[in-house]
Amino acid sequence: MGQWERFLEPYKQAVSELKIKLKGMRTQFEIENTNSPIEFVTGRVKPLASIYDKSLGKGIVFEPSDTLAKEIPDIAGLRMMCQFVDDIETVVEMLRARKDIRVVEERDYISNKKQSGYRSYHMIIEYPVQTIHGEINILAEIQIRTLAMNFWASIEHSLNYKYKGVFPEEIKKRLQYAAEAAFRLDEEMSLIRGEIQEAQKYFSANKELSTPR
Ligand code: 0O2
Repeated sequence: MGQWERFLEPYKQAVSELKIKLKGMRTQFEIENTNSPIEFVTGRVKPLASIYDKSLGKGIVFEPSDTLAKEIPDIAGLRMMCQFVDDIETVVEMLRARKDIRVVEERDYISNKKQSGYRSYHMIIEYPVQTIHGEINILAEIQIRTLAMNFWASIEHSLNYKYKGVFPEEIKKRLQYAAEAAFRLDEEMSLIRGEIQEAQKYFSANKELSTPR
């Protein structure tokens, strides 16, 4: 088995386990018939090509090592999408209270958006993975953001890939306008949050009634 395969295996395990656990939080809200602050959850192990790029950027040797694991804390990455900005704080507090993870760092790119226009809340956590040789703690990153923040970030990420980080001035400007528009969309949705959630509760109750058993 390759060195990288062996190194990445616990990260794969962590992403699978955490995906189940975080999706479980949403299911519990559904069962209790309460509006869920979590809309959906995704997870991935960072592709080797991205680990390579990142190690190059940070000046770390590209080999499986503790240094690399520490310097690139998002090898295991989870994303939790919320409908409303206020839901993010709710999710963050629920994560801080969990007994199966330890929060080691938090980065608030919502109060302090990045120059690019990027907004999201990041938590670096330590998570214990059980292996045949015992328990090991690995780092993972959980990004918590609204649907609008996620839409913007995924579009910008694809463009970033296309332009290799060097955007033409016009595109850069457009992306900043788009980030502004996403911010305003979040604000507008927050203002009618009560209306939306009432409608969603009504909709899911009716769906349940019409679902054949
Ligand atoms: P990928 O492909 O998503 O894995 P540092 O400069 O070291 O302090 P670092 O390590 O980049 O910062 O960490 P940071 O800033 O917390 O960002 C980590 C991840 O956040 C990125 O991972 C992206 O997923 C996301 N992110 C941060 N800034 C931006 C941005 O301007 N646009 C978009 N679309 N996403 C961003 P990767 O490894 O860069 O990418």
